[in-house]
Amino acid sequence: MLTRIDHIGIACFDLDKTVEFYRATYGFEVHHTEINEEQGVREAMLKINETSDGGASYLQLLEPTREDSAVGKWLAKNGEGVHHIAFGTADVDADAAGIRGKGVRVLYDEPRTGSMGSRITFLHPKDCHGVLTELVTSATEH
Ligand code: MC0
Repeated sequence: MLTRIDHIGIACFDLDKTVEFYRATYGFEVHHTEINEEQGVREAMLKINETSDGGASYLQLLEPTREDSAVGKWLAKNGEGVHHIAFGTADVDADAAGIRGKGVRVLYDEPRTGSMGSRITFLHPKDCHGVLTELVTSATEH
């Protein structure tokens, strides 16, 4: 069951400048940073609030580490902006299977490693009314 907005992924050209914008404008501080080589991103997670399922909601700022990554290609075509939304679940495997059964393309056969040790998969944007959609089970949930 999807129980929270886990994060909104925002593609940017310069992570440090974008982090500074969110700090100076809204007062949001960096909760976590990492490089995910498999996904080709350097990212900063800004925690916005805790959620009633024991998780949290974040803004995820994403800078590509290579031009041929998903975020690199998207930035070249669209410029900066909202890249994806992510729903949190205690069981990404079960939710991905259920959604696949409804005819939506799930991009990975098995969930991969996401931010902060989470397990993630993606739904094809063309099957989700133009929205690249991620499913996340956080490390504390698995
Ligand atoms: C591409 N499209 C999008 C989109 N990316 N539509 C909405 N939102 C996006 N973010 C559209 C394109 O405009 C195009 O439509 C069509 O999908 C095919 O795109 P493409 O440019 O030809 O690129 P593909 O097909 O090679 O790849 C698209 C696909 C890919 C969604 C399959 O980006 C992917 O595998 N994404 C999942 C992984 C990912 O995004 N990783 C980065 C975040 P038209 O109409 O022009 O044909 S990593 C992350 O977030 C992790 C670290 C975490 O949360 O923990």
